[in-house]
Amino acid sequence: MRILVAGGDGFCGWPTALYLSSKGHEVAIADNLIRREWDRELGTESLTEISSIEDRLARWKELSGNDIKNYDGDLCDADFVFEMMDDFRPEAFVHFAEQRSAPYSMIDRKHAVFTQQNNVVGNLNAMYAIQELVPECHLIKLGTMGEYGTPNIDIEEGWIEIEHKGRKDRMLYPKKPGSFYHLSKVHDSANLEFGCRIWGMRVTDLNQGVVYNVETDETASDPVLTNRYDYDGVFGTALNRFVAQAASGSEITVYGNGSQTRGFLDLRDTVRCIEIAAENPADRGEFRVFNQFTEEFSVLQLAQLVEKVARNLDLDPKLVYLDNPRVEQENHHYNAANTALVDLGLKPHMLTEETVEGLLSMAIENRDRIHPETFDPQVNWRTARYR
Ligand code: NAD
Ligand code: USQ
Repeated sequence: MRILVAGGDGFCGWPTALYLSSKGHEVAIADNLIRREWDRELGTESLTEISSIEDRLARWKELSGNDIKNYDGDLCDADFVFEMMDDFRPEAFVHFAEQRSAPYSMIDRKHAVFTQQNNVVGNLNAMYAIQELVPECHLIKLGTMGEYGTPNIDIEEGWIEIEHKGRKDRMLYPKKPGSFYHLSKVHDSANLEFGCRIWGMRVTDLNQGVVYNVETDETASDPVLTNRYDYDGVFGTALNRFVAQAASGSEITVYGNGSQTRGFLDLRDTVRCIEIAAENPADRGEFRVFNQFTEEFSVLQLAQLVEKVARNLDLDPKLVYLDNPRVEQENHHYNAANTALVDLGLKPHMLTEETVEGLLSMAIENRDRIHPETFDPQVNWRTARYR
């Protein structure tokens, strides 16, 4: 299958591109490398040393014999998207290429506006180009479990049957997102569902949970193929961030009482979920939603797991509870459906102490690349800054 992976230089996109290529698909990537610029803006860098995209692709060609074509450009540039889609004519378009950090979107007005423009406009450009040039193409869009927030009812996979005043309908599941980033994903989902209704698009919206781990078989096969690993206060996510904190002797920062519960998955399952979605396309006119996570954990459970494994490695981790810089619920109900991907063949990698130990060893090896000053939460949800 011809698969275009947008965001193919990123944490999820790079391993996905290699995995799909290793499975015999004809793969291309699109990326404007803006994620590397955000590192410079924030004074941080990937914990792992990552090669340039040119070196990555050249080494993959040497090792696998497979070409991955590179489209270097911005999804918000309409001409770029149109020309790329016309040139590659994908059968599946995997869309990872968005600004994905909740704290980044909450820095100030400028970052909120940028996030929503980048994400919503890029997605709309992709929708229009697909519809005009390759209407059979299956758009596989990365959404997020955070679109739902933490409602006091069970979370379904995208849709819910509602009975109101004696009448029933199947509606998009109500959304209660927790940042301007998460809101951008809600806007994308609404635009995509509309595209399915008016044009008969094929769309799978993957509401992904927080991803942990760093390498897949392919990225681990050569140092030049190494994947990125974010740990800082803006882009670092719960488990991976706690690992870097423990490895560098910094405090493991639990926000609030740590009872916030989320869905999580191993990066090795992310790449497999994309393959499953591509091999089982949505029907024409179908807006299909899968909840892409394998296990639920509270933040405190993850912090305590990292603390325990770090002690076994003779580290001396310290867990601290910080005033929560975010506005989010604690001690809430959380029970989300996630059977669709398993029904289609996903065999999840469950979180084990071995996985955490592997991450800790990697983080210890790269300890000199950690900038501990970037661990502190610098963005507060309660402050609205115009500039
Ligand atoms: P990432 O920031 O590592 O990768 C995103 C890539 O997209 C980057 O390489 C960036 O340069 C590129 N990009 C961003 N805007 C672009 C644009 N306008 N044009 C071209 N390229 C652009 O993020 P990630 O962690 O790989 O996440 C990928 C997707 O998965 C995101 O949409 C994110 O919302 C979603 N997701 C991620 C997680 C997670 O835990 N990492 C969890 C749930 C959902
Ligand atoms: N948290 C801490 N301590 C920290 C960092 C985070 O307690 O040092 C808490 C947060 O308050 C939050 C939870 O951990 O309750 C998760 O935060 P996170 O930074 O790991 O993840 P989040 O901001 O939700 O975003 C990440 C990705 C995003 C993706 C989302 C999936 O950056 O792209 O959409 O996970 S989900 O959470 O399901 O929406």
